[in-house]
Amino acid sequence: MIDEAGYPHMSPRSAYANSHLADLFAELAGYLSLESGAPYRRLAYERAAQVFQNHPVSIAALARQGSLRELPGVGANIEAKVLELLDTGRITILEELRDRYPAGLLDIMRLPGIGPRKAKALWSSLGIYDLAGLRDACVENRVRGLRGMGAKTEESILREVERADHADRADRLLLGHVDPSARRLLLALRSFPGTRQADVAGSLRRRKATVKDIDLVAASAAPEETMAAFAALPELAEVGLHGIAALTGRTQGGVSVDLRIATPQAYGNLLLHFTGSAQHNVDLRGLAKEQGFHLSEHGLEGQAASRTVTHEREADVYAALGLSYIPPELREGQGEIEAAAEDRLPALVERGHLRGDLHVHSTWSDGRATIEEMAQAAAAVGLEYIAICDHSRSLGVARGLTSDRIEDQVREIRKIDAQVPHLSVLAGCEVDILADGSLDLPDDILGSLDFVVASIHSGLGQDRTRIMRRLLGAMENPRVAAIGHPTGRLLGRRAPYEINLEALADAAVRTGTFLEINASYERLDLAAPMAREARDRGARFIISSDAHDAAGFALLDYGVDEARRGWIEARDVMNTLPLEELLPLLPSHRYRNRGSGRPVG
Ligand code: DGT
Ligand code: CA
Ligand code: ZN
Repeated sequence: MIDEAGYPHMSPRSAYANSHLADLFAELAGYLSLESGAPYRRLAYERAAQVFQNHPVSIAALARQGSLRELPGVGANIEAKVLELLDTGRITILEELRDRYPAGLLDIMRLPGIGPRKAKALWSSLGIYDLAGLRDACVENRVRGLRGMGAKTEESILREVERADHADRADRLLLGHVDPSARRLLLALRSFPGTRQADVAGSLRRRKATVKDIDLVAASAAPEETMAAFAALPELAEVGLHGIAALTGRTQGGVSVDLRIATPQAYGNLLLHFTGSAQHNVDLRGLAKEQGFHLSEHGLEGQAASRTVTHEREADVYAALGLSYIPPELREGQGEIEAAAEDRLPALVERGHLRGDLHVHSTWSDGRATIEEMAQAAAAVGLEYIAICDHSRSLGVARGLTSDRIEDQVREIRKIDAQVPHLSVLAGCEVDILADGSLDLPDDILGSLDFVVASIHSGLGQDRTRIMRRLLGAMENPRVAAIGHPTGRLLGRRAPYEINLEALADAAVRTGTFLEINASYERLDLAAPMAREARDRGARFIISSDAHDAAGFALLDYGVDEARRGWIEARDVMNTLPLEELLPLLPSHRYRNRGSGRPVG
């Protein structure tokens, strides 16, 4: 399997990686949404695309074996299309749809607020078939005047077109999308008989919100065998070997993989080097040089003795340079080496510190699990309290709650709170901060709740001054406990709206409002550098899952990762407090006007 000359060779395992099949079915679903009728088929194709994208072994191989229909949501129709593709290189219906519609219509359709119907109208009445054409039409004010589209719609479409251009989509992948595959590969790598140690490295180990690839390192007593065993994993769709110590490949999901192997004696050196960041490595090498060493992935070379010392453990490399161990999340060349030299690294928050989750949804708005199911799931992962914070009325797409519905929901929450052991269920709400700065629910309703998180979901295109007026206004309302996802970013899809971070942090301190670090891996908002700056100005945080189903509590890990990248400690995070210590800090301590329920702090 190893190329004798040491040249890399890529060996494609099958004609189609899962990621490619997923793309084709997503495209098929996209075109079908432009057709009238056929909603079930479209949903089935969307579902199949997702299942294919995330499946760890080759879909093409499964189809050949005749076992494709064992996958969830894959029926005879989808199986037939996969087999047609494998046999003929094409899917007839997809070819027909490609002939019928311009491809750019799919991009237009995916803009927030457009959808298939408007995309089709733009195409049939104005002949617009791609994003560039849409931009021109907006600039020339040709879109206003179309049925249901005024000057304001036109402005917001133009902004979305530009956002789509600027969004940080540049080939970077979401941590949360790559993580499951990386974990599986790591487990497999650790299971080989020759493997002594193995870890994820690179930006994935530093827990960056977006990553380029999966970096892995291993220490092996038998590197060639370890390489060969790894190269044979079914999760890899392509593999190229580079000598005996390095491999590059691509997963079934389409993600690049790099594996490096070291001797067990030099494992710490390789892990440190391959974890990076590049800037951290540069800074470390500079420090080593000052001390008369040359630092590399092979070890520490003393300039005088010209002997290379290797280290099994990463911590020993740091120690040899006079540094305390630096957690990977801090290795960004942002002052961590100085802090380690002076032994004043922060005691970073950990998942185990979190006792509660103060922003979770339920079927009362756009969640997919009932309050009771959410409560059971929270208790099962060891949380002591949760706040059910469903959307408020204006968020129609999320079936937001009116005042009446909130009152019903509070009664329901009190009932469930009394039923579920070992968990307190707080009555909360994620209230919309409307475009004019007002809150989406009246004060008496907000004042009756245990926990109110206020968020912006509309008017995202406003300038910084207006956005800040809205955020500050919400913080000044004494019933608001926290600001949700404070910059509104959606990674790879929507740029953050512009905020004045200093003003936000200072107002948070002044009003006692917490800032959320939203753990959804599409958000991770506040982002680490902003969280760090806000912390330095005295702001306090909550790390929230924003879970929409029972599995959503697992997202808390990503929020903790992002907080750690922001140098945040447990004492900065209010949902690390036991409930009885948290309650007195909340506005509801002052504003509660409900007659029954748990006694207050
Ligand atoms: P990514 O993949 O863009 O999300 O970020 P990284 O940090 O994972 O970058 P990657 O995968 O290119 O390399 C992994 C680590 O290996 C990187 O953090 C530091 C080390 N490394 C790789 N290439 C270089 C290099 O040219 N110079 C230095 N100083 N370090 C490198
Ligand atoms: Ca990487
Ligand atoms: Zn929200």
